[in-house]
Amino acid sequence: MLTMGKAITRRRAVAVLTATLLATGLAACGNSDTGDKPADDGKLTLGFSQVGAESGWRTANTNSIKESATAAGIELKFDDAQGKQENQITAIRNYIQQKVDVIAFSPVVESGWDTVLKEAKDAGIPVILTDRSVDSADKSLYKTFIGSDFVKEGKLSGEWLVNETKSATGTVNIVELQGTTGSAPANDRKKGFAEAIAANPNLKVIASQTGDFTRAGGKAVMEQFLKANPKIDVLFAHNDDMGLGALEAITAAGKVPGKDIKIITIDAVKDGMQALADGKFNFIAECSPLLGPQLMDLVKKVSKGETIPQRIETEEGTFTPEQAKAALPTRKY
Ligand code: GZL
Repeated sequence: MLTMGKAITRRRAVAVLTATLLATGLAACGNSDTGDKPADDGKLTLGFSQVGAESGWRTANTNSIKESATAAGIELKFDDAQGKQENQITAIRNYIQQKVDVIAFSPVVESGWDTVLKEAKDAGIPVILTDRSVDSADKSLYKTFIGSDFVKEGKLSGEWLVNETKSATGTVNIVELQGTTGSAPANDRKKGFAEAIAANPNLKVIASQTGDFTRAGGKAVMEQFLKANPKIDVLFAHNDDMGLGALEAITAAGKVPGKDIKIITIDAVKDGMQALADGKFNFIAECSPLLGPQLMDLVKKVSKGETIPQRIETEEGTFTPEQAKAALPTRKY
C-alpha cells in the first residue's frame, strides 16, 4: 500500500516524466512548426510555369501535366503566368528559392530567358522546356525541349493548300491569323506555311495579324480582314481557337465557312475537330498537348543526372473532315 510520503514522491515522478515527454514532443513538433522544409519524404518536386489558359490546347496541356505528376508521385508546384513573360520569370525565381528538384516551363515567347535560366543553372536546378522553345544560344541552359515541330505543322498546312489549289486559275487570296507575337509556334508556323505555298505563285497572303491564340482575338481580327478585303478565299489560323472565333465573323458577314472561305488550322482539339467534321474547317494539322507523361519521365531522369536527348519531338498527324469524323469518338482532348 502506498504511504503518503511515497504517494507524493510517485506523483512528482509522474509529473516530471510527463513534463519531460511533453517537452520532447513539443520540441519535435516545434521543428516542423518553425517553417523548416518538411522532413524530406523522398518525393521529387517539380516547379512548372505555364503560359496561361488562352486556348483549349492549353487547358488540355495543363490537365496532362497535373494528372501525370499525380500519377508519377511527383510533387507539382504550378503557376499560371496569364500570358506574361515577367510572371514566368518570377515563378522560376521562386522555384529556385524553394530549391525544387527540377524546373519545367512553356516559354510564352522565344527571347529574354538567358538571365533567369543562368540563375537556375548556377543554383544547380535542371530546366526542361516543354511545348515552346527559347532562342538562347547557350544550349547548356536547359536539359531538353519536348514538344512539336511547328515549322512542319505550318509546312503541312501549306502543302495541303498547294495540293487543293493546283488547278485553280487566278490569285488565291489568303488571310493569316498568327499566334502570340514572338512565340515559337507563331514564328515557326508562319515560316513553314510561307515556305510551302511558295510552290504555287497564285497563292498570296494578303493580310497577316496576331489573334494571340484566342477565340476572341481570332473573331476580332477576322472581322477586320473581312471589312478590308472583299475577296478572301482562304483563312490560315495558327490554332483551332482563333479559327473558331473567325467562324463567327465569317458567318456574320454572310459567308459560308469551309466553302466560300476555306479554313486551315493547327492543334486538332475537340472543338476544332468537330468544326472540321461539320465541314466548317477544311484541314487541321495536329499539335498534341498531351506532354505530361513524357515530361514526368524526363523529370525523374534529369533528377538522377541521366543523359537525355537535347530535343524530343512528339508524333503528330493531319486531319481531313472524314478523318475527323472517324477520330472524334476516341479523341482524348
Ligand atoms: C503549341 C502551343 C500553342 C497552341 C495554341 O504547342 O504552344 O499555344 O497551338 C496554344 O492553341 O495557345
